[in-house]
Amino acid sequence: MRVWMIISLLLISSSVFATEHVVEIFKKKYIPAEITIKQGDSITWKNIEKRQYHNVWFKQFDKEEPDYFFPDESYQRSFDEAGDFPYECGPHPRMKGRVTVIKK
Ligand SMILES: [Cu+2]
Repeated sequence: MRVWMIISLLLISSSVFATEHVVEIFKKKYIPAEITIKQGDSITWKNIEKRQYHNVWFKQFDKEEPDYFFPDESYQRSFDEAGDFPYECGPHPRMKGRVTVIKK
């Protein structure tokens, strides 16, 4: 009984402490372009352009290019594994970013 309480407390606290980060996309740049987060955290990319669409393509995860998202739209992804994850924008390959996920 007590063990289950401890396990559920751990599960609750790990989700409570997962942080949501924001990366803005403006003038064909990811801001910040490099971000370090902890395992279990998530990132929301917000397109704050006037009219330009973009996407966020992690080629090591997604074989197919993800959908574009337009101004005032966003894209979210959570990261459960530690590592170094570069990404780019499909229609604008010069737009590059990197997510570094460190162990909790
Ligand atoms: Cu783009």
